[in-house]
Amino acid sequence: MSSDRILNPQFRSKIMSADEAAALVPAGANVGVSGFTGAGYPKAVPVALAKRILDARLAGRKSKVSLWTGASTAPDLDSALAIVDGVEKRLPYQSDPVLRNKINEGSVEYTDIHLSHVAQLAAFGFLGKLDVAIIEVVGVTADGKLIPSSSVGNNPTWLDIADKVILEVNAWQNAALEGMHDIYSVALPPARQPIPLVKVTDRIGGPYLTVDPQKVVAVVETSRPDRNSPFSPPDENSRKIAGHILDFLAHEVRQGRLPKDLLPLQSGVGNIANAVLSGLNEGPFENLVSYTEVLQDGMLDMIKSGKLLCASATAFSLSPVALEELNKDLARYSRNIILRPQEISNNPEVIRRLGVIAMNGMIEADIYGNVNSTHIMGSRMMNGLGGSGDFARNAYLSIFMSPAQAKGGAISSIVPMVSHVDHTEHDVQVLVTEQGLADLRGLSPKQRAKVVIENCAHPDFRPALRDYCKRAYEKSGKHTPHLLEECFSWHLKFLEQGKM
Ligand code: 0RQ
Repeated sequence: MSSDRILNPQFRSKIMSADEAAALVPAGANVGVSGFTGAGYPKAVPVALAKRILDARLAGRKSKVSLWTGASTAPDLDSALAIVDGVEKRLPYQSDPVLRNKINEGSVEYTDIHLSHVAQLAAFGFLGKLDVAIIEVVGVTADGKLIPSSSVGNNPTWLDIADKVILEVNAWQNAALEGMHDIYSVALPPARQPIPLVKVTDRIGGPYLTVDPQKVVAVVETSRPDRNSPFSPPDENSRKIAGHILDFLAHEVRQGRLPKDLLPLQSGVGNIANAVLSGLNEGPFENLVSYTEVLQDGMLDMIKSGKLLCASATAFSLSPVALEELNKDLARYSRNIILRPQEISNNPEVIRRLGVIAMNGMIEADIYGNVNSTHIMGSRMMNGLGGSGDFARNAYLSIFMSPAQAKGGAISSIVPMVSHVDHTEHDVQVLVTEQGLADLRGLSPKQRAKVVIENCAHPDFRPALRDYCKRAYEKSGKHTPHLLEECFSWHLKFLEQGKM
């Protein structure tokens, strides 16, 4: 293994195996790990820890840890620990199927938090004490600075507040990542100052993470790839949703409500988001910038084509093909990419100042514009709200998108009342399905219900939604008419009969 990535002798003297490092994590510990959307997570110590937890269980000892991350990670972290029942509590965003099942069967406590809030909550101790941080880095410089890897996430906070630090130095990560990051720490109130970021291209911090070397108890060398999931090509619905959004943005430009080069773009994860980016890449807008959380394939294509001048994010979320492309030419791309801590990439102050256009996926919306991003039928967790709330609440334009139906037409994504609320009607400005787009800005609840039903609901469900509105208006308060005895009947019907 090449320890030429670890230039500082003090750090070099701590090199050990993943098994030895995992033994330094006490049972019951709160463990802060690097990792965001499958990028930059530790790849060896969590697997070794899972094995220790399993061995302990087989020997009759119960052993679990609580996991604090940046966002979702990968099977060799979340699945590995969940499968051995090694996770007591998990926060914030996750998307791992094994972990999700454990959360939904009640054996893992899960705390879903706005991604921009996590660092502050942790620093003030609301989450408990952080016992150990396990952080992947690209290397350690001669003077003991850490070169961040393919995500930044909450790493500056974990390194700062953890009692002990374990570093994974991953030789697979491209050495040319050095210099791409902009690490800036936000002071806690009452000492907090304005964040001096006024343009997406601004660099306000430095390229390295820092850690007190006394706290570093282990350095583990790895050479394993990030989890990179392929994107499926956009299906017809995604292309239609993208088309509606592009038409809408062009309309806003014509109305003088957006500049020709738009405003900084934020795009959520998933195939619809990627289809919107492909549409933008083929569309008329030039000189775009993005202020977003994750940099996915579509954005890389836009940088390549020259449409996107700069992308600011906290992590990569690339398909294997896009990753290969990035790695081939990382030095060139690094002129156009800045990776920041998630406290900055998702910062409400900065998002509001820049006037971001936020585009995120949703599970369902109701006729008044409340959005559920996280829960299936009101009580089963999907992934978590991630950064959607950070952006939706503070963006200049907040767009939520979904196909109008799910599960082959058994479910309407537009319902009388959402079964869980992540984004209230006050934070949701535009809803889009393949059926069309509803611009809710400035409308009263009854006006919103009309455009949501007529523009976004699937035609199969429109008559029932219209009928609900009519009867609710006759029977209940006239401002936001509802039939409380009936508003969840669509979800109940699906649970009982398999169709809304
Ligand atoms: O179920 O997995 O069993 O097939 O939900 O749905 O259509 O694949 O949608 O991948 O775009 O995800 C909201 C989850 C959408 C995502 C969500 C079922 C559907 C399918 C997934 P299956 P799709 P997508 C920045 C922004 C929160 C975080 C966020 C998300 C599964 O966008 O996690 O925005 N958002 N972060 O069948 C029941 C409905 C349903 C439904 C869909 N109405 N009822 N099931 N499904 N609609 C990024 C980060 O924060 C990191």
